[in-house]
Amino acid sequence: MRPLSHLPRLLVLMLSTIALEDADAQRKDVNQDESQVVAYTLPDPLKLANGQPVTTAEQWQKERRPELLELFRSNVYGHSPARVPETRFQVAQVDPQALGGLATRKEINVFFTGAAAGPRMTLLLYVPNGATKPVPAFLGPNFDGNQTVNADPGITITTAWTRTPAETHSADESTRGKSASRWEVEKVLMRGYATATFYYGEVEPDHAEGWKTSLRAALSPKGADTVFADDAWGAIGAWSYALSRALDYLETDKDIDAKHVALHGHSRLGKTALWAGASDERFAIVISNDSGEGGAALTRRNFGETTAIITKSFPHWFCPRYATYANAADKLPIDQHELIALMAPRPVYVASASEDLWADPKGEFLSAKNAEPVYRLFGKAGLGVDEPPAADHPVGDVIGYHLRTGKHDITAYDWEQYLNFADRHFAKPKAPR
Ligand code: GTR
Repeated sequence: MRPLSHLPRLLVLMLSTIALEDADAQRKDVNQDESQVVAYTLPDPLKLANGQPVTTAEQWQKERRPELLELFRSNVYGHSPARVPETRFQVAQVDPQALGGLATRKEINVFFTGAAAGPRMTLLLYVPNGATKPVPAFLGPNFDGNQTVNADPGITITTAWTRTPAETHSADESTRGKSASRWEVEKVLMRGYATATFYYGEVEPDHAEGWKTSLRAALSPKGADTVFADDAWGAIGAWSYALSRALDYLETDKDIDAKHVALHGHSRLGKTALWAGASDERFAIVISNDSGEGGAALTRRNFGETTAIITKSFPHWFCPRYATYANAADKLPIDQHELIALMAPRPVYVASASEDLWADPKGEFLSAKNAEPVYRLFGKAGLGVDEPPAADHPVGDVIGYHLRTGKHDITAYDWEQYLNFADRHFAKPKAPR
C-alpha cells in the first residue's frame, strides 16, 4: 500500500487540508457523552499470547514485554530501525552565560547517517550553571523550532519546513519564544534540571509527504518502497528514533546524568514520548501531556477522537496497518493501557485537561489505571484511586496522573507537577546558586 506517494505534491497538500477540514467537522459529530460509551473489554496485559498468565516481574520482562512491544510495532507504530552506527554528534555552539548567566546553552548537530548532507537535527540543551554536575534532565521534542521554546536570542532559528506561516513554511525572528509558556525553561533550570529539545520537523516534516525528505526515507531498509509496508514505521516512529539519538548524545555529555532523563511530550508529541519510552528503556521517566488517541487514551473507548478519524487525518503518523482498525478497535490485539505498562517499573505520568474532550481525559486516566497490575508485579504502587480525581488534584506514586482545569496545552501547572514528580523519583537535584 502506498497512500498518496504517487500524487503530485500540490494535490497531496490539498487532500491533507480537506482531511483536516473533515476532521474539524467530525470533531462536532464525535461522541463526547459519557452515557454513550459502549461497553468494551480490554486485553489483559498479564496474559501471554498462548493464554498463559504472567505471574512474575521476570516473566513480564523476558516474555510478555517483548511480545507486547512487537504487537505495538506490527499494528500501531511500525518497526523502527536500529541506530545507524555512523550517527555523529557535533557540538556546534556553547554559550556558558546564556539566559543572563543562569545556564550554559549548547547546540548539538545530530547527523543521523553520519553524513553532513544527510538527515540531521539540532538538539538544544540548557544546563543550569552553579548546579552540581552531572544533572538530571528533561527532554522533549518541540512543535515549531527550537527558537520558539525561549526568547533567548542565541538560539539558532530552524531552517526546516514549518507548519506556519502557511505562505512560506519557514520560521523567522518573530517566532522566538512564542511557545515559552509550554517550556518554562528558566523554572526547570532553577529547579536544578537541564532541559533539552529538538524541532520534530527537522526529523520529519509533519505532513503526508514529509517522509520523502525525512530520515524515514533515508533509513528505511530497502528504500522508499518499504516506507509503506503494512508494519513500516510512521512519523511517530521517526520522531521517537530521534529522541533515542538525543539520549545517545546526552549519554556522552559529562554535564548530564543520562540515567535520570525525564522524557516528555504534548499531544502528538505525547504519543511520540510514550512510544519512545516504550521502545527505549533508558528513559527513566516518561510523561504524556494530553496525548489522546494513539497515545494514552484507550482506543476501545468511543469517546473523542477515534482510530477512524486519526488514521484519516494523519495516516503518516502510524504504520499503514493501523488504519485497518478504523471502526474495529476491538480487533486490535492491544490497547493503550499496555503501552503505559511497557514503561514499568519506571515512573510514568499521564496528564489530561478538563476541556480537552477530543483527547478523552477519562480514557487517559483509565489507561494509567489499567497499567497498575503490571506495576504491582514489581511491587510498585499505582494511582491510589479507582475513579478519575477532581480537576487539579494530582494522584499516584510511580504512576502519576492529573486532570488540569483548562484547554489542550501544557501550562505552568503541568510543569509544576512534572517537576515535583521528577523530584520525587530522582534524587531531588540541588537548585543552582
Ligand atoms: C489533533 C489530533 C490529535 C492531537 C493533536 C495535536 O488534530 O487529532 O490526535 O495529536 O492534533 O498534536 O495537537
